[in-house]
Amino acid sequence: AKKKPAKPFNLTSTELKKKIIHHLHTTLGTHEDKANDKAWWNATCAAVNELVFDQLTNTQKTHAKKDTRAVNYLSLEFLMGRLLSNNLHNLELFKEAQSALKSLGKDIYEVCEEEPDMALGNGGLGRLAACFIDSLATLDYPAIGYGIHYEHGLFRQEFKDGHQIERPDSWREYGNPWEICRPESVQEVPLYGYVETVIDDDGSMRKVWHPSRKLKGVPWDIPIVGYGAKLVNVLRLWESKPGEAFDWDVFNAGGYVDAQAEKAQAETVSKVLYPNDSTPQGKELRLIQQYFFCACSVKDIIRRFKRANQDWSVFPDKVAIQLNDTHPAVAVPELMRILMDEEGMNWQQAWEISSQTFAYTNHTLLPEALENWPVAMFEHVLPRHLEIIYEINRRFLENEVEAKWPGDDAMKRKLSIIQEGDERMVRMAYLSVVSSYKVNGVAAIHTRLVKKDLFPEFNDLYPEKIVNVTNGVTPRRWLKAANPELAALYDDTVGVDWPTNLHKLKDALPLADDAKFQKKFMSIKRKNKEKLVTEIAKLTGVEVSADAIFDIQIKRLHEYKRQQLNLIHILTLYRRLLENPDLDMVPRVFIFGAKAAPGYHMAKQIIFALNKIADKVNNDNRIQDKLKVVFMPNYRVSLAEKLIPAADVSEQISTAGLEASGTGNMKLALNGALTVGTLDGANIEIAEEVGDDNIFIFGLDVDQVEAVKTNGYNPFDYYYSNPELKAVLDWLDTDFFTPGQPGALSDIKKSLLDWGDQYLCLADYQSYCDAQNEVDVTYRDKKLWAKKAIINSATMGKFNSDRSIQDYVDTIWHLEKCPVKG
Ligand code: 26Q
Repeated sequence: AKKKPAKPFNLTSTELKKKIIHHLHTTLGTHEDKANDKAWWNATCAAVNELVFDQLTNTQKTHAKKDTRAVNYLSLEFLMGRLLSNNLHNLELFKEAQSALKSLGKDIYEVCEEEPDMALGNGGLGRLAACFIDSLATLDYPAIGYGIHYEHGLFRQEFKDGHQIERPDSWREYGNPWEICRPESVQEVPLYGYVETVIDDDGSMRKVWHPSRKLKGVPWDIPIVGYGAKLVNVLRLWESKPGEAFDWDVFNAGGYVDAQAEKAQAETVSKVLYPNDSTPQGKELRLIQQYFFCACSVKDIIRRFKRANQDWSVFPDKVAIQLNDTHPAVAVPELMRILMDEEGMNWQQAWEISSQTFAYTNHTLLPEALENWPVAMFEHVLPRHLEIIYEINRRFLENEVEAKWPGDDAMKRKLSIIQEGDERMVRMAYLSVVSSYKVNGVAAIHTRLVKKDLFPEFNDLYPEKIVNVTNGVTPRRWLKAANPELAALYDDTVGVDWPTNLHKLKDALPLADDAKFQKKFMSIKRKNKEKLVTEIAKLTGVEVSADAIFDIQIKRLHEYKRQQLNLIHILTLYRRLLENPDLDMVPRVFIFGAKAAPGYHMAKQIIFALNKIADKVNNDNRIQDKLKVVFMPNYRVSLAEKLIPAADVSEQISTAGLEASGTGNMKLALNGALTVGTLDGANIEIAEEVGDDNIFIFGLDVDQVEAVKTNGYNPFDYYYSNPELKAVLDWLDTDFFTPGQPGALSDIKKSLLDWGDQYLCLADYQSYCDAQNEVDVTYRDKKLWAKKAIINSATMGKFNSDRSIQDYVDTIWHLEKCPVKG
């Protein structure tokens, strides 16, 4: 094994211990004798911050001095999870902290458990943003993440009688040690009002927006420590407050209560994250959230630009703005507005700059997930921005579309940023494509479909614009921190530089067949499973055995992700076991983690059904513990970190063509799970890396899905021709799982039959059962399974988010590294 490079901080555990105690006394105002774990956690964070804040200042000085090009990553979501363990790993001080705390009688893992998750995101898109800012810092690229300082992150999930209930999440109720408030950088945000057209003396025309309300954006900075801690970037999150123009006169004139109400309204803007990840609701508050943080961020970007530059024409050389989906697309008309209305540019000058600045990442093909805002609402909230969007659209249609398809009005209607109809809508995806210099999909197949099905005409118009950047995950959090024993095994086997060069794991491939290595690898998996057994008992009361196959599906609950396909397969096994309790099958524990959007009826039904089935199956002593079903409540980043290292099987079973990429698939394979999956999203690229023998692919592929749909799909064909399938679906109509409540699970059957089975579960059912049977057969051969697990883990090099970031840099951002001296 290679020698470790010098550590960023040469701190011994004794020195770290001193710092922790120092902060326990002076920052926390408590004492070793009475400090609880929360206080120890806070003190440890404070000790870490001593190092981090210093390096943050260094970084900001260096970046300001060099004025290098930077990327500004605009995202409504950053799903950070916990930061202490991650920061310690990136500072390479985890071991030191562990022994420091140990000598104080504290277990570092228990101390880390005190940290609430920073759940400022829904799922994949938000977690991707978090992995990306980790990689940007690790690779020495200047970058800022911009987002919203939500008071409440994604709701906390509880179950009551098997039903999901949502409880508020309060991640910073008692303060948060990682964030720094920057009152010196507040920004003002105008809203509502009207637009005046002013004709100047020279006959030229100007637009003046007279907003009727003003908010204030207060920035909170979270330092982002790269691995090796050379560079510390920031995540800047905006909190909304009443604007300075807040009516103190009303306040003084006795309008105290009204003034308080106005204040509360302003603070509502950053109050809560929308929990919807696939069917956006066109709520005015959401539009205001989007504009609020884009306006603050664009102003902040311009302020920094102006500090170092006089000449606007170099703006696109200094600034890249990445739109994480269309959610921050209103930043485009906002930049145009500032350049024209405030900086006095004409349209051409402003457009030249703006259209060379923005790039847009698409994360979905689901038509119902595309963001469209009612024109009337847009006009009410942002009258000037609507005008600008109209003008972007007019020029696009009259110049570009007309040149390519002369006289083709149908084409103009089709490509218009404004969708005509009863209620006219602003199509945010079209606005983003027209306004960006690059558009990217997030996996090879997804990008292919973005070009072919989602934006085919745009792809004809701009043949170079749409590119692929396959997603990735940070191996620091998802292997080094989450699976320390496997990380240590890799340290010993392939050398210690795999966290930054994940392809290094391939050096372990020759050992995939080696009995000794297999034993080490699988005994780590075993230990991780045993830890999870304890956690499952603690959180759900269900007792499971680590001898069983741990089969895990963890992701947001959505019909296209097909948790219901997993469900009907579980019922199939259960039925077989009831018919033959001596059935020869490897015991299996099916583990779920998923939140449903609060208004998504079917998703909530599926959770309810799985909980009810779990109740029945887990308490049925006829089946000799061969089958267990566990639904872990409140799935989130910190729970993922416990589940993923313990997985044998990774469920990635979306209808082909609908999961843009997936990133859990990468994390699970990296930790040695075998994938049962469709040829969808990044599964396809995972299959290419691990080889067809080491993955269980089933079901229709994208072309077959398309063919089935065009030929007219009828789920009843499958229902009537497959007796086992018919039996399990009919089971859902009885009160077997919901005693006294017949029909409580009928909606699931209906959705799979009467309502047309939109996601082709029945078409893929038999193939899925066959793949699951393969899993059972393969697992019996311990050596064969170990070999496949090792190959899965060791071939995940491509899915390092560092590689994704380097792809963005090479094809979209063109940044230069800007290393910082310690
Ligand atoms: C939009 C408007 C209003 C309210 C909510 C939203 C909203 C919020 C979140 C819409 C979508 C999302 C999240 C989408 C998401 O997570 N997509 C996933 O992105 C991952 C990273 O690229 C992919 O791996 C997944 O395949 C994709 O589903």
